This record gives sequence, structure tokens and C-alpha cells, in this order.
Amino acid sequence: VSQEKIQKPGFGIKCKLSLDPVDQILANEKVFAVVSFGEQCVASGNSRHFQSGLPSINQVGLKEVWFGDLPVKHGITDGCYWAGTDSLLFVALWIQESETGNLSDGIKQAYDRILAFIKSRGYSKLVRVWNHFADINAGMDDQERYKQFCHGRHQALVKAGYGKSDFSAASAVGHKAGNTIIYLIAGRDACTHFENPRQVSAYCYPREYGPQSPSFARATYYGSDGNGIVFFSGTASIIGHETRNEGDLQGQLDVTLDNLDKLTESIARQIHPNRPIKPDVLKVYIRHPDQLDSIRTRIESHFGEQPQVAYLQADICRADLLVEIEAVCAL
Ligand code: 3EB
Repeated sequence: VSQEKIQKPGFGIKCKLSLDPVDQILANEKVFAVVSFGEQCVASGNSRHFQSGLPSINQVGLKEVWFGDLPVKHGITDGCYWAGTDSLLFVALWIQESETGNLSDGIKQAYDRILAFIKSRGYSKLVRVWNHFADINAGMDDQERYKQFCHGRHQALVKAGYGKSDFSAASAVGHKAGNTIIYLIAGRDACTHFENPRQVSAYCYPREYGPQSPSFARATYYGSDGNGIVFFSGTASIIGHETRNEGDLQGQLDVTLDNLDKLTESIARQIHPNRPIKPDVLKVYIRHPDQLDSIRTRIESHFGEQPQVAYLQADICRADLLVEIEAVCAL
């Protein structure tokens, strides 16, 4: 029996980091999208170039490249920048907050649009979602902007028919770029979502974290028969539902790395019992850029040589969190 990995063409999706120029990367027709890390968070005019507004701390011109095994179709429709194959669709949408008034309504309208778009194209499954907007920790108590964001996102998801079991891996982090970007990967076929045995599911967080619990899963597996890709959500120093080691960077890294390890082991047991799962690409969101060196030292000793790592300046959604890590693992 052949041990070769067999997967239908068009189902493949991979991620890598690159410093190459955008045009050069996009010359490859199998590239879904280039996400560039820098202060700009605006539509570029190119349907496959997503400017995130998150600056790389240590590498000017760093980009995240998503590519598959077939040429993609792409375009700009109703403000949605999109690229896809028959099985997967990347979509990005930028919104200017001044146009929309309150954040919750603006986020809801943006999600309404993006969810209507993926549905109209037949890719109704959420696979991975990223959200970046300004001043995520501004506002007191229930008015904190992250909580407003959670409200708007949830309203749109429910209206479009998505429930807890449909929530995918996600990240929601703040930048200083003014505009909001939402970008996501949608699929035609079902994928599998996972929770972390050490953490309360975010969608079950108690009331103290806001009127609307966050609508995401801890990880999403896209693939079949142990092949494919696992997307890990932004993971931070939270056990149960509580922040651990407030103000203590090394303590937060201990918990965050342990959370990632426990989630990885749990997923590996379920889909991949004979091979360990190792990350290929990490994005490390860092609140205080002067903590880069300490964080980098820990990441490198924990993960070794294999993963490519982007160190990005970002505000994490709880004001007491200093660092958050997300990962992509090809199986
Ligand atoms: C947490 O575990 C940290 O609202 O989409 C991580 C990943 C976090 C995604 C989101 C929030 C989100 O609750 C915050």
C-alpha cells in the first residue's frame, strides 16, 4: 500500500513567509493571497494583496504568502477582494470606521457583506478568520472596543445562520492603522474545529468578559485522512477563562506555549495519531516591541529551527495580555 499522501488537486493550501516583492510573489498564479505586514491597512487595488496594518517588528517588507496547487481565479466584487479555487476562497474587506459610526454596527455590516459574498459563491464554511482594527482596548468595561467587535461579529454570524459548531479558528488583534481589515478563508466542504482542553471555549466565556462571548474555535483542521492543514487561533496566557501572570512576560509565555502544546497534542491524538504536529509558520503578536528579544529567545528555544516566525506589533484583545501566538501546521 502506498504511503504517499494523496489529496485531490485544489484542496492543497500552504503558508510561508517571504521578503520578496509583492509583484514577484503574485506572478505565481497558484498564490491565493499575499498579506503584507506594515502600517498600511487599506485596499491595494490588487485583488490578491491584503495590507494588514500590523507592522513586523524586526523585518521590513515581511509578507505571509498563501498558495495552493492549482491556479486561482480572483477579482474584486462588492468591496470584497477575493481569490479562490473550486474548494477554497480567500476574501478580504477593509472598512473605514468614519463611514460607519459605531464599531459594533460597522463590524456587523462588514461581516454581513463578507458572509453574503462567500455564500453567494458557494463557500459557506468558515475555515480561518483574521480581524485587525484600531484601538482594540480603548473604551471602558462593556464599551471596550474588543467587546463591541465581538457583538457586531456575533450578530452577523447568527443572522447568516452560523452557530457555535460552525465557528472557526480566528485572531482579533489591534493595530494603529485606523482602518479595519477582516480577511478569511472560506471552504466549500466541512472542516473540523477543535477546543483546548485547558481553556474554556471562548464562545462560553462568562459574562465578566463582555456581553457577547467571542465567536471562534481554538483551531480548525482543513483536510482529510490526516492530510491537510491545521490553523491555530491566536493563543495567549489564559487558563480556563482567566488571564494568568498579568504583568509577567515569562509567565505569560509559559502558559501560552503550554496552551499551544496541549492543543497540538489533543488535535494530533484525534486526527494524526502516528505523527506529531509541528508548526510551519507562527505569528507572534507583541504588545510592547521592546520585549521582542525575550520573546524571540523563548520561541526559538521552544520550537527550534523549523517554523518561520513573524513578530508583529499588535494590541492583544485583553489589556492584561502581553503576547499572543497563532500557528499554521501542514500535515
Ligand atoms: C482568547 O483566548 C484571546 O475574538 O477572534 C484569541 C483569538 C482571542 C481570537 C477572537 C480572541 C479571538 O480569548 C483572545
